Amino acid sequence: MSTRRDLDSITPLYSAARTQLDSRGIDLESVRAKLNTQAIEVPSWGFSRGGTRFGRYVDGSEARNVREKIEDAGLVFALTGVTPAVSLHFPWDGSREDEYKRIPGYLKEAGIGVGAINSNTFTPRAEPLDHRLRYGSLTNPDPAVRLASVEHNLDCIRIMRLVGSKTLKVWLPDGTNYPGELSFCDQSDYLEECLEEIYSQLRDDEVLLIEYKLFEPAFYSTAVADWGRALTLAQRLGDRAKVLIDLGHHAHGVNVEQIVANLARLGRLGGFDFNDRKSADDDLAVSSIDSYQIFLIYNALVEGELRGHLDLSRLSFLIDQSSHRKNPIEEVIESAAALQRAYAQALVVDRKRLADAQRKHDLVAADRILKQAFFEVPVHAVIQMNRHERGLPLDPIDAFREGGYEAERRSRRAADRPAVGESLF
Ligand code: AFD
Ligand code: MN
Repeated sequence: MSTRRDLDSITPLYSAARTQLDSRGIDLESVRAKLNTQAIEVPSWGFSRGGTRFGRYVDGSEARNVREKIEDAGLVFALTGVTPAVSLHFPWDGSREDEYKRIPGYLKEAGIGVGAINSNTFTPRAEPLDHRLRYGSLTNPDPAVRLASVEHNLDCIRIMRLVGSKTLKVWLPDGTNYPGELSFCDQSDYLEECLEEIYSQLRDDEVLLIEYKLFEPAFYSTAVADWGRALTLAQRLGDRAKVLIDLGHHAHGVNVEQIVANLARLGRLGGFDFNDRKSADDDLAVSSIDSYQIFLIYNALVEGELRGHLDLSRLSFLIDQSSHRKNPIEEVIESAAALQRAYAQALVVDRKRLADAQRKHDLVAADRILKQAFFEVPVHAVIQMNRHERGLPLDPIDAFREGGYEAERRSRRAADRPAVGESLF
């Protein structure tokens, strides 16, 4: 896949990386081996066109149904080698038994596996999950809505087993818009009772990821608003209930890497929904706004693994983004590549010198050590050498563009609109 010219451009940078790492006693081969184990889940919903309440601008190249989303996810894996699974979302990716049953075939066709299954109690559907969802799902004062919302999650557990997933991911839109709308005591009683029922149906090799979010769609209170509430729920439910951290779900200024370290120490870190944001929960491409935070998160993960607090291979690393303006496939590739870079940067931190600087209160030395890993080691050459040796394109975006994949999809998908099973999102 790579040409002699490409390799000639990498080799000097790769040698410079080796020289720097040798001088710090960091083994380049083990860094490369770890990078080759990195596995990220891409979001099925990231391949259709995202939108806001102001509009959604479809141009005909996007995936329109679960088969096309999985096809696109398969292309990202073929081009990057780091995204072997797709996370699915119901009912966006299907709402009938016959649709669920076709998914294993689509996954096989695409050469990828399945990651977490996302339940969705925010999209209105048949009663009682119709307009009544306005007042919540698992925390709705109407027991019929709570029961149906639990049932939906139990359906997602059935889908997990049908498609080969071991992970149920629950993000709740539940909350209130006004003081007095719902007692916070009732909100928590309902929530805990419903989650206990859902958790009780999971098998010993299945996990529940509880995702928190500060606000939206509710504006006055959110049932699972922060890591503390998600943690207390997980601790109440059992060992296979963990917390999922979505980067866009915090107030500005919150130290996410500290949350990562603390949840890992407690054995309750389940994984991530990676994205980036400037304002709120913007679901922008990873590292498009703040690259340093992603590095510091991976720095906390690498330290957590070295201290025995976590096993990276057992966490769920999802991308959770929504493509409003870019080509969705390109935007997912950008995010996958950004997560590779962040992990590589965290792996080349000189931890011996960092620990020494910390013991001596040498804050400048500690900062320089992190910045050397972030700015100075040419980790992209290390990543590209791995890609070369695995027969992958050195630059997956270039490969996507040179492969004509977008034009091919646009002509094929625009031609037969409306698609069967047009996705809601
Ligand atoms: C929305 C929510 C949350 C969830 C995602 C998939 O804010 O991030 O993980 O949808 O359901 O972005
Ligand atoms: Mn999320």
